[in-house]
Amino acid sequence: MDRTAQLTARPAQRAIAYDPREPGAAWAGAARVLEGNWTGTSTVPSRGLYPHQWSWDSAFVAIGQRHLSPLRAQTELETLLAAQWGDGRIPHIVFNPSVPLDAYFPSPDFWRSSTAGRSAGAPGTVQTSGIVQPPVHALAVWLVHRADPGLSRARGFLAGMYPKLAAWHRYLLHRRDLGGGGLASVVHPWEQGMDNSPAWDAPLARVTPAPARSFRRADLAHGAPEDRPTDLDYGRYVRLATDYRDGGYADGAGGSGGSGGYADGTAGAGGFAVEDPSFNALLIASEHALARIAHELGASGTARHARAERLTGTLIERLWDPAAGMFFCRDVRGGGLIPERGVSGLVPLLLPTLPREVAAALVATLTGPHFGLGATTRLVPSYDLLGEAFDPHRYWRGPAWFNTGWLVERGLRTHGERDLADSLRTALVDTARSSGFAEYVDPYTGEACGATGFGWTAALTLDLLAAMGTAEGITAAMGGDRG
Ligand code: 9WN
Repeated sequence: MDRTAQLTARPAQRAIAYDPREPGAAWAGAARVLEGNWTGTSTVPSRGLYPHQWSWDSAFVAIGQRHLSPLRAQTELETLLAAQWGDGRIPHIVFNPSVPLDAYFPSPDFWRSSTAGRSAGAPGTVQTSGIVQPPVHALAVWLVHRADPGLSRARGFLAGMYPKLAAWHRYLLHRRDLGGGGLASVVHPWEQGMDNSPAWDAPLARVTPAPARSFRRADLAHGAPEDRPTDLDYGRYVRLATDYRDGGYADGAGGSGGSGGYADGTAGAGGFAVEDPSFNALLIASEHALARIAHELGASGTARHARAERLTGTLIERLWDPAAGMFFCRDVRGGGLIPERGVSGLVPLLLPTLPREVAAALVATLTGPHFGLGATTRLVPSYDLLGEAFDPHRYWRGPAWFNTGWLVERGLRTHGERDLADSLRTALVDTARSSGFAEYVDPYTGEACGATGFGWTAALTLDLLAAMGTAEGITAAMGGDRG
């Protein structure tokens, strides 16, 4: 049997039917995870593996937390944005000073934000990383506001967030347009959030890894090595981050770019600069949300909506591959599209003004042999089921994640694919509960990988359940809002 036949012959993931007579079980379990991960001002993704505040995790957590406590959801986002840098960047990690340095690598003494990031405007009061993560924040702020507009107005939530979000989008669209075509580039795989995607293999191959003895990984104490990135990958992540730091976290002209820098001065973090479809689609979705926030605050959102629509066109021009029926990443340094099929290339389905034929092609790709939704899988794999690099357990090289599943579910609903969206939603809720709210799962079997009790898995389960219309009764049963 050839590889295609072998994979497509696998049975669909066993259905663990969501039991509507027991809606409280998933809800209560998810609420317990968020309670356990709450620090008083924000939520950790995982108590063991990720004991600080992460940027896009917090945005997803707030989207779910708004159904339990709009106050906590607002606080989560306010805590994150309080660590914003003067140049507008929102750092990917905000460190908790009471957590020991060796609990997570790279730790604050690696990033040295308040010294190395001084000229980029890093805050002096809190330690952060110097790279960013996907801009889900304006979307989260808008959804959190909508959960309790009265509380939001009373606290001046939108008025406080708006200028910070505007500065964040400005940073990405101006300082990070490294390809010069209007899209934002990521300068490190951790910035895109799907750290170990096979899409990074080619651009990363140009990066000289830092020697393994020069750093000590903390992740292997919490996760199986075969589920995590390799030491060689880590060596390259460390090299890129070190070079970016040593160049003062400067982007574009004027940055030294460290040892991987470029003569034209547009170095960023050395040799890695990629335009990613998911990162940019989230920026566009957030720009639409920022337009709504502006309107709510009494200003006009028209220019922002128009910009979001223009950016949707740019995304198609630069990253759409009609033959593959999906979006690809663009390697800004190496030139050209990277022909690897990752879930990132399906996330733009989220965009409301996507041309009908592009949305239809994305749905066909999602349900076809490369992603198998509804045929060989009930969840969305992170990478091509037929790809050479596919591995159902290895970090971002095949397993299904709940945040990307949630984004694809939103996209299916946006484009009228109700039946597919309903069954994906049921599968996400079933698997979240049966896996102990795992960080990620085998896309075929739903087997848990990585950490359990994972923040965004729990939060987005709440959001999906709320949309199923079960939230009200459950919240009352749980004793109401425990803000
Ligand atoms: C590096 C926290 C983060 C997520 C990322 C995920 C993983 C970190 C790591 O965990 O990345 O940022 O140490 O592997 O890939 O998406 O935000 O949950």
